[in-house]
Amino acid sequence: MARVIVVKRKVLHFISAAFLLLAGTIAYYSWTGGGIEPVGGLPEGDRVIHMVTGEFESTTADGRKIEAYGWNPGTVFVEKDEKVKLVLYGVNGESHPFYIEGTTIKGEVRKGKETVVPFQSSKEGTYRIICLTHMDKDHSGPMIGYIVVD
Ligand SMILES: [Cu+2]
Repeated sequence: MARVIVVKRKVLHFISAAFLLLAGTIAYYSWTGGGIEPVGGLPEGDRVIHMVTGEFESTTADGRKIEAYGWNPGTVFVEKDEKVKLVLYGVNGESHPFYIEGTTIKGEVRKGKETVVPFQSSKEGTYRIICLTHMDKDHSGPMIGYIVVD
């Protein structure tokens, strides 16, 4: 009889522990929303890479205003043969006509607008996205971004 009580108590402890483990797991997943998906959820279709047009401004010691436009982020990474969509959003600067070196891709990013560029390359390397208005420091540049394919 005493042995049956001990066994029943062990079973009860096991059931309690299993219940607590299950409750803890459910609580964890409801607090974290699952906790295992990357931020933004799993991608559907081509991966989207966002870049914006930005601007740096400063004044030199002799009172001269200087500025430079740039892509932000300035460098993005793409796998070889991966299809991506570059979504280029114009924030600073009215217009940025651009081309991507080594490709036939060209376009323009305008303030307040998104320009979507499909990009895919079977050749590894660094592809520069170059703004034609802001080519060098004398034209508020160089506004050059880097697409690294590897
Ligand atoms: Cu530009």
